[in-house]
Amino acid sequence: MDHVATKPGATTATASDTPKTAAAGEVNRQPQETDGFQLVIDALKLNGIDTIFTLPGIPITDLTRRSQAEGIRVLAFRHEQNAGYAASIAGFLTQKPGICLTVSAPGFLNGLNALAHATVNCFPMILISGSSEREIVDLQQGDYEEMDQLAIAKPVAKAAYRVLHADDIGVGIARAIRAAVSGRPGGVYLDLPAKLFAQSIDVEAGKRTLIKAVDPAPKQIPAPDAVKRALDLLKAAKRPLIILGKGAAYAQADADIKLLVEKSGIPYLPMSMAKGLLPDTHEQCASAARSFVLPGADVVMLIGARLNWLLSHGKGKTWGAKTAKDWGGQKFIQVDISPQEADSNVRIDAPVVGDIGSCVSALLAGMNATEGGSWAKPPADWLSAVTEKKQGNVAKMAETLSKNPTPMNFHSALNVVRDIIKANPDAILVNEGANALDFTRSIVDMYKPRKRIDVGTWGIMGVGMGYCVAAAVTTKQQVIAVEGDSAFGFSGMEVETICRYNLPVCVVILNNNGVYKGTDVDPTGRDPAPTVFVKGARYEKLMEAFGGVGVVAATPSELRGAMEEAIRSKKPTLINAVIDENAGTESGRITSLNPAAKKKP
Ligand SMILES: Cc1ncc(C[n+]2csc(CCOP(=O)(O)OP(=O)(O)O)c2C)c(N)n1
Ligand SMILES: [Mg+2]
Repeated sequence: MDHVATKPGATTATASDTPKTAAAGEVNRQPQETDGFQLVIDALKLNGIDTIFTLPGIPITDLTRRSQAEGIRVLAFRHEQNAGYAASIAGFLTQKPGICLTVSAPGFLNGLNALAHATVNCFPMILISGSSEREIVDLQQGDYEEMDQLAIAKPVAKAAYRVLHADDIGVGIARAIRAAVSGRPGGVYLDLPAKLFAQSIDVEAGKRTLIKAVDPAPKQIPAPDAVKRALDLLKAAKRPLIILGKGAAYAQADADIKLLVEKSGIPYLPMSMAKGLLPDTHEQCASAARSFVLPGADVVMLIGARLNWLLSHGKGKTWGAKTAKDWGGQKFIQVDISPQEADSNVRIDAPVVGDIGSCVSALLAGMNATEGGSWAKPPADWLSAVTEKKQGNVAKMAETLSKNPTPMNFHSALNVVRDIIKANPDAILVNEGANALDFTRSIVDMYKPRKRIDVGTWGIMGVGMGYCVAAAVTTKQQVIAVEGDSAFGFSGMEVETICRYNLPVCVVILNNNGVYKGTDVDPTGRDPAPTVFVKGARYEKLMEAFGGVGVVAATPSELRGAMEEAIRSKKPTLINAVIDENAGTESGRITSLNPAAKKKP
């Protein structure tokens, strides 16, 4: 095989750079040859990849064009970070790796945040970046966009590979796919040097190098004794609790998860992106009694949820312990695909390792076999205590939601969103911000699985518009994004992308003029405070600039009308919901993590 190549887009090509397909005297052979571009496309298509999130440039411009010509949906963004977040959430929603394709060094770095996000959140994603000439990069001779991308990607990726020869493209793509979706999913980096794309290779030989990954995410069946240990613990519990994480939502084992929860009769808490696995209005849902059930439970079964900071590491006051370091004394069952997850923070008494679908069905089978299938519900005093606490909190929330202050606050605006989601349970809700996130999570009920997508494990800002594009394209459903005004700013330019592809996305900005609040002032009087923005900013005009619909909503009824119209028309819409700039709190619900200066300026 001949690895003659050129750098696509290069302005100076020498004879030795010319691709073989164009060489004199080779005309007859042309139809029998393929190239690196084509093999990448063929390998992706062979593995069922139908969408690419990208931003073109050297050396991948032709790859984006030719992918589109070959029927792959190619969605071009205004910034790679947003293409990356789109790819990451497409992975979560579809169980297929989301593909983000970028140019070298700066484009690659812009995509890297999303790659890390995918790895941390266990979303299958592949960041494919073009890169500069290896020989020059490795000698640091100063190539165009020179960077050792593979080395830089490694620490934030689940796996990272580089393909140097066209006849290795098949292996490279198959390995990347397998690494992204198997076991605990994650972000994978695939480095494709510019030279690779123009390498020519015989068509038939090329075909033989392609690999369709067989069973890339194999089931992992839990050990029977692990299942029995877990059920024995659960059966003996006096105050059991189930916690559903986004791993449970990812698994697409919705019917069995619902069966397990209902058969057990155990109160459950959904983590943010597990909301809707069972409707939030389910009688066993204990979200409204979270601060009662966490310290109160004696046995907790985690299903696809990690005991990370979002669950206070399984210890401390949240769990009823005296100090932040103490354990609350709960016993834990942890159902997780990763055998390394158990004991990461506190002792796991019954780890059940396997894919969530297989584990849940094994647990169900075990419950059916126990006591002739009549699994005893938890003690009535625990259930009634949870219900009582829940009802009290729900009533308090209803009272707050019914108020109609001027200007609007988070509650009165989100009361509208809550109704709209109830009436449109198939809509995907994208959510980011601080107060805009926390209030939405607690106020807006979800009714179906994988309908809520948000900032994830890191509480990352910037996912918003990328998520909107991916959700609209992969699910074909209406998308509603509830965005803090700061959060929106990270990806705001993608409203052009939303308009360009004419996607059914309704963005609601809860605009309180700043990060957390809009009221801070610079004590010296020189500049605006670091947390505040232009007061009364007209974000809706951004959507209008690209042909979408922009609306200012100063009251709940204006917000309701605008949202209903957006859903009816399916037009890209941005609603600037004007919120009281005093309404938020510092860091939303996680004020305690903010190391506040002892002496405020
Ligand atoms: C990438 C990134 N940068 C910064 C932050 C810190 N941060 C957390 S929430 C937030 C914005 C909160 O303001 P806004 O979105 O307007 O929500 P509000 O609380 O005002 O409703 C910021 C900047 C972050 N989480 N992620
Ligand atoms: Mg704000």
